[in-house]
Amino acid sequence: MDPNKGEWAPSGGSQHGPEPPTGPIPSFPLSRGVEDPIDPLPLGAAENPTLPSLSILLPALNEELGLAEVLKRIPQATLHQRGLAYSVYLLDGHSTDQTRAVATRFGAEVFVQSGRGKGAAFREFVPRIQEDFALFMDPDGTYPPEAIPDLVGFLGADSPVVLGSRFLGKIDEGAMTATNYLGNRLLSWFASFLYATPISDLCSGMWAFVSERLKSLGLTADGFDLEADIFAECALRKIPIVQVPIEYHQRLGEPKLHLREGIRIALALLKKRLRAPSSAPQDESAPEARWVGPAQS
Ligand SMILES: Nc1nc2c(ncn2[C@@H]2O[C@H](COP(=O)(O)OP(=O)(O)O)[C@@H](O)[C@H]2O)c(=O)[nH]1
Ligand SMILES: [Mg+2]
Repeated sequence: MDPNKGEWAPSGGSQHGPEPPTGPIPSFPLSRGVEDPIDPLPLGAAENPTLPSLSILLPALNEELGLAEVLKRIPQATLHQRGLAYSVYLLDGHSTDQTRAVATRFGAEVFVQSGRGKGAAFREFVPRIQEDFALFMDPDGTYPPEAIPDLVGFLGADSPVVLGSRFLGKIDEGAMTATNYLGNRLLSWFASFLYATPISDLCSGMWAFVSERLKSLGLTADGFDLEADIFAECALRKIPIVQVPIEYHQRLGEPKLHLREGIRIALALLKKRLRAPSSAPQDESAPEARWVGPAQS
């Protein structure tokens, strides 16, 4: 890939190839070569098989607006400069809008989950990850694709999990309602207390992992308790989480999370904590639990 090409442009747009395909939308896996014969490696994947590789996972249910924005803003040149080969996967929750078509148009792979729920989609896809690193972010326009290289840059043997923290970063005015702000804060405090492990932003929708360590977690969440589940597994196994400040912007499209989800998340945390001794064997190879990253102001 040409690093001077700039940030990622749509592979199916007028500048880079034919108009986006119409008609029935195929499901995973898509063949890139057939999709876009002009630029068979639009996402930087496998250009150099010796480079460390990154899987960018975008769970979405009817996110045609946000997804297009996120795909446009993935910092292709920076990832290339940092020596990362990457692939982008839409984890689709049976969207009824143009979400899958948008992904295809931008050259992302489309995976359609078999069941329902964000957690279920993620858990179904995790065993299929072939890349060294994996990053997931909600593609609703709230999380910054520009932060991907920095988050992944923190990954290593001693720091296999990285969290993009909105509360250590900057939340745009109007991006989070007062209720959501309070709910997010309360859930983070509750989780920190329950698991005796500090977490500044339990429900952040942007996390990065060393893939092998992600696969070793005993995740059980089906819905919006996914992030709480990831945190609980890490805390119980004493896997350190590096928290990195990120920005949080106003959402594009309709939110799917409702207030009652907060209760569900709190209950999921409690359930996992009570079942802890048998269900979550400690990772003996893991270093002492520690909290790396910028100090909370
Ligand atoms: N694959 C999949 N993604 C989902 C599902 N439900 C929600 N999502 C996605 O999960 C992400 C978080 O949901 P969102 O409504 O933004 O929640 P909030 O931002 O926390 O209020 C978004 O990208 C949604 O499109 C689902 O059933 N399956
Ligand atoms: Mg959201």
